[in-house]
Amino acid sequence: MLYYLLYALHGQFSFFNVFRYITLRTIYSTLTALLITFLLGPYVVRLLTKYQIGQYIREDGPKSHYSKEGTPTMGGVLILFAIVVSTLSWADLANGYVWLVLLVTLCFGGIGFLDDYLMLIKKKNKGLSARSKFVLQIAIALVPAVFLYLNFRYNTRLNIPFFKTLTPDLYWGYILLALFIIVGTSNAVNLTDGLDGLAIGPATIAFGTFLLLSYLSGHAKIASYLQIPFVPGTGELSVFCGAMVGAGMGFLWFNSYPAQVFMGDVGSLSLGAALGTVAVITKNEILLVIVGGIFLIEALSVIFQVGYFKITHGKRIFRMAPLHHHFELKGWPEPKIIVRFWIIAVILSLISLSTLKLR
Ligand code: 57M
Repeated sequence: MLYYLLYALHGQFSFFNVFRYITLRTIYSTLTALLITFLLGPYVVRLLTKYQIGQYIREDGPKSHYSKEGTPTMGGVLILFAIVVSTLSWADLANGYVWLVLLVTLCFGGIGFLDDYLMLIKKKNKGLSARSKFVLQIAIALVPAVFLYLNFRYNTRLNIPFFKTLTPDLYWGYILLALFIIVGTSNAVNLTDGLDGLAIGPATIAFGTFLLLSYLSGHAKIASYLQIPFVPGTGELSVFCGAMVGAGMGFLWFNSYPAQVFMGDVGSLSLGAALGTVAVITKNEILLVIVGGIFLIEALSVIFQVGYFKITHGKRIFRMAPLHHHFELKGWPEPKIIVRFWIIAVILSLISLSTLKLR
């Protein structure tokens, strides 16, 4: 909305022309979300503490987590508020992709909210059943998947990094792929969210990477130069990704070790779904494997651990899954695990950006 108000003034003052540019609006969107989380953070933490919206800790987990009992949770509400206000302020609201991503983010946030709320009223670390959570996730993810498939401007070809000329057309199979990516990423981020700042750090880095990728794929000349798919309109998603980066950094201020607040499922499920949806819309379905590599590794550690546990009737690959628990039980201090995961996330982001020039 601010975009419309400020740009409307360009007739009288040519200076206001600058608000036409996505780059400038992305910067302001990042700063707006950062400011909102900074300013409201202390108030939200106080409010969550006052109403005793605190975390219940599993008894079967690493003992170091017992002291975290009662840490305020559902801080994801603050992230969602910041990104919605910031995106609505700075993005071009005539752009359908912006609304699509906001819709998916808020609906997945709704599932997470329900899950967190049920945990609170049941007073244990168990909210919605895995089955109902999954059904709701699929139902919501169907909206962007079908919308994109039916959108005549959108192509259903798969873009494979390093092989720019190999672009198999998936036809209706693209709907299944989009569902898999959106729901899978949402759950992978949720699994990662088990140490202070462990999910929000790599998520912020991933959104920073997609900020750039969205801009590039929405720019006809650059896309053609880099030989990446040109998807008209995706440039505006940079404004959304900027809001995510700002809100992520602002939230990390409070979630960094030792955390004053956890994001809860309302944060982790929505952030993951948003990441998956941006990857699908910008046609970086496969590149997401690298950009969101931390989330993939965490999810795979669970899949392998559970599979091996079943096949061998009780043997384990890791001391505990997801992977961060393995390192905790090996005796690594929590901040060391977190910062090392962030470093890996930066490396993965750089590798993913390097694919733009490699074929
Ligand atoms: C939820 N939630 C955190 C917080 C956060 C299939 C199975 C592997 C599923 C997995 C699971 O349920 N994962 C998803 C993870 C929880 O955090 C809350 O949940 C929100 C995110 N959804 O925002 O509200 C705890 O994580 C810690 N935390 C922090 N700092 C943060 O900033 O310290 C979170 C955020 C918090 C807090 O302690 O309470 C969680 O871990 O519960 N299940 C597991 O991860 C379980 N693993 C397991 O059973 N592994 C088995 C196998 C065979 C799969 C094995 O390896 O033997 C365990 N989780 C825990 N303890 N905590 C096991 C033991």
